[in-house]
Amino acid sequence: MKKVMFVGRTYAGKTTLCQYLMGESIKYKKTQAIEILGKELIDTPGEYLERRGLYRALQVTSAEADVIIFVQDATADGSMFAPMFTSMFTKPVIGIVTKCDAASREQTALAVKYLENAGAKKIFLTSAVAGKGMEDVIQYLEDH
Ligand SMILES: Nc1nc2c(ncn2[C@@H]2O[C@H](COP(=O)(O)OP(=O)(O)O)[C@@H](O)[C@H]2O)c(=O)[nH]1
Ligand SMILES: [Mg+2]
Repeated sequence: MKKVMFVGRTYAGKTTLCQYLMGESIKYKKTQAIEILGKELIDTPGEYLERRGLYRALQVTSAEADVIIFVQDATADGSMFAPMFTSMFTKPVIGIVTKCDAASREQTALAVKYLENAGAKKIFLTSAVAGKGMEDVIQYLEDH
């Protein structure tokens, strides 16, 4: 599996995604996957995205990653991702919409729009709580 870095505002669901991916991979890959996967997931603090002065920290950290994941909470008002925020990075960026279980169809569509505007080339709709959409994410990370 690729080494991934999660970027998103505080409360977006980044840590929950990490926990879910680690749990899933125990099921998918068995034993040793925990340790390996534990080293493959880079969870970043929301402040890195919320404060412009910390963008540089995200860029530096992204050197460690193969894929960057922009995380957008479907239930959140607005987005912290500037248009074409992906251009800050030299790695492929995909988007994950979280909390689809708790969002309306309109909210989810808006979250997709935010991620598209940010420049994410592939977007996954998920709910870690309902366990939805995560297989596709795992598949993508294994294939790319
Ligand atoms: N309803 C719902 N809540 C979620 C989901 N994912 C995360 N949460 C909740 O959102 C809150 C913030 O999640 P967390 O992973 O800590 O966000 P982080 O700050 O981005 O790391 C927690 O209370 C989670 O339980 C989801 O798919 N659905
Ligand atoms: Mg967190």
